[in-house]
Amino acid sequence: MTKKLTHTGFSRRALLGGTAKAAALAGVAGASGSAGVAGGMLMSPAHAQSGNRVSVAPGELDEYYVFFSSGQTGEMRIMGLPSMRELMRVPVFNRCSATGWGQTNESLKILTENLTPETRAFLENRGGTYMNGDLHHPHMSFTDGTYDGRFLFMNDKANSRVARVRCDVMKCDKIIEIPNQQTVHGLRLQKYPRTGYVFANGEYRIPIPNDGDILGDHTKYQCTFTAIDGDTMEVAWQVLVDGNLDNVDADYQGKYAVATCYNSEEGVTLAEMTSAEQDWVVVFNIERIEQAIANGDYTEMGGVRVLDGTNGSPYTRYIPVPNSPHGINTAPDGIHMVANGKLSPTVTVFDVRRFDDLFDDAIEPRETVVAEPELGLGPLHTAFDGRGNAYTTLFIDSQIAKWSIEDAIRQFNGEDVDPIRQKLDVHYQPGHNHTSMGQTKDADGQWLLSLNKFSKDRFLNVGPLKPECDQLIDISGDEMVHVYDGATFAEPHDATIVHHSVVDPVHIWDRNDPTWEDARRQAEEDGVDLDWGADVIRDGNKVRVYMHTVAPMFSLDDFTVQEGDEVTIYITNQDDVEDLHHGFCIVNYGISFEVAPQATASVTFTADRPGVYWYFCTWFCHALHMEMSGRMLVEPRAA
Ligand code: K7E
Ligand code: CUA
Repeated sequence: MTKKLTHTGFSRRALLGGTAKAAALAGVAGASGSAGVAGGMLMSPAHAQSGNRVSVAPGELDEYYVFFSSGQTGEMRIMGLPSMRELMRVPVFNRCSATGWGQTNESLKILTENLTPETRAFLENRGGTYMNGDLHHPHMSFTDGTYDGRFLFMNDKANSRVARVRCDVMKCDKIIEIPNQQTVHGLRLQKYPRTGYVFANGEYRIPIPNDGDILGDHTKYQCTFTAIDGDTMEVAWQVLVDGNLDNVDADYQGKYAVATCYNSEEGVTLAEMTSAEQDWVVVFNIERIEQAIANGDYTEMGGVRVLDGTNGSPYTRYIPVPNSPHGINTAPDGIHMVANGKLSPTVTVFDVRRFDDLFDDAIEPRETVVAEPELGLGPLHTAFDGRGNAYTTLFIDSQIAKWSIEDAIRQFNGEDVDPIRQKLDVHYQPGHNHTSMGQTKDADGQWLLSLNKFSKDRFLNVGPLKPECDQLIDISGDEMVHVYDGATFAEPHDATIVHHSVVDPVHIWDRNDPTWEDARRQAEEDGVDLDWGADVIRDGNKVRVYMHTVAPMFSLDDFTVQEGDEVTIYITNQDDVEDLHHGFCIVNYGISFEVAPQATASVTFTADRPGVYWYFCTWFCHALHMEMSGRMLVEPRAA
């Protein structure tokens, strides 16, 4: 009934050889086997040249990774650019049926270990973790102003969390809840000298602490700006601000972070929030904040060191801009930052070099503004090509405006020049847009992605709920040329386009990976071999089942537990062949998860249904994949 697979009549090598042959027969041999031509490519003569740039032939690889948010779906997605093929989904704030994210012990640890005590208590009888999330802003870690391929960081607007994804395995390894704020909306990273800080905006004003003492009296609400240490994933400090915080970006000098505020009115209704003619951006002085923290000039709130950065404090400066700005984007020239007007048809351009004088009170806040071109209706976000041009999404006009930063400055200084180079229709209502490597000093001016909120007539009708429409635009020439429409499910707000040379994930897990360190410790305590387990350990009413897999077999054909036992099953995938995943599903027990090559994954549940329950492998791994199964026998409790 139990067997150590290498010690049976099968040799491991023979099994793997069989696997390769069977896989080839079944047509599942290589990762590239399913590569297809890019659909939706435009082939009109005017676009032919750009259109050809989108074509990635079968078996060929894309030049860029795109790390995509998925909004209220809660996961991160990886796309290839220019083909726009979806390559992978990485579960983060969501519950994933395929991978078992939100069910395996390894994922539950990440999802629950850094919740606030209040949230932990709240979730105790709700499965211990949130089942939803709203992932807006995925950004790659920086070293010296450009991507370094270590981590991706992202926010959860729905449940006020920040997550980190390891780029070596493309799995989430840390999630923290941010105390003293409701939502994390804007999230950007320190670009220099490295990440460093992850800046995370609280969008809504709330009472702190939010324990019911203050309710309706919104004059007592507060708003916080958070810096997280990207290495330890702990909150480094928070700063209280006036108004609220929408989006944020950092400079290329490591001195300032700048956030937009659309609710300087501190209102709680739409009418109140939009009543003033002006709102502001708030500039945070990193060095002064660090100094104050080091000097102990902080208040401790919810276990976090908090500074008062309201107007007049040494840590912040408030620069008025037209009503309700949204995105804030630093240009790759390292000098300019652009706040996008949203309710104003303008964008406001700051010269970051003037922030030094601003903090020395040598100039007035508005003297940091060097341009304020009028671009069209509903400017939300701006991207850059590294050649001095900026590309701003116009939500209401459904257009991208391409404009010259230099000409906008000349116009602001009274010269009669039009900074606008071109306007391109997009379909429809764009939010974020992105250029290849455009959020780094290495912006390469090849591609622009417009993430459009409405798709209406662009695709075959799929019912009342429509996909979003993400459009690819070739910006390598003088004119923007629209080359591709891609439908995506709810709701990619944001994306980060990274040249493939920066990212180098592994093909199989390292057996020493810390992800399953708890399993390793438990196996040691139980005196079993986690790598080659075929053991059932009883410990009171707790049962621990250790299995390994070598295609197409589990090391246990069956195991027996008693009704009411708390069962933990550890599965180690001993195949060390690229792309040879297994999965483990127990029928009618609601259990299912993936086990990639050389990984261990585990699940804990109560065996509260007596009877025979088959378990099977969920990932097509071998010609005998269907036979890769076994039985859990649950003995009824003695009456
Ligand atoms: Cu503009 Cu949440 Cu980045 Cu959406 S935010 S668009
Ligand atoms: Cu193992 Cu399918």
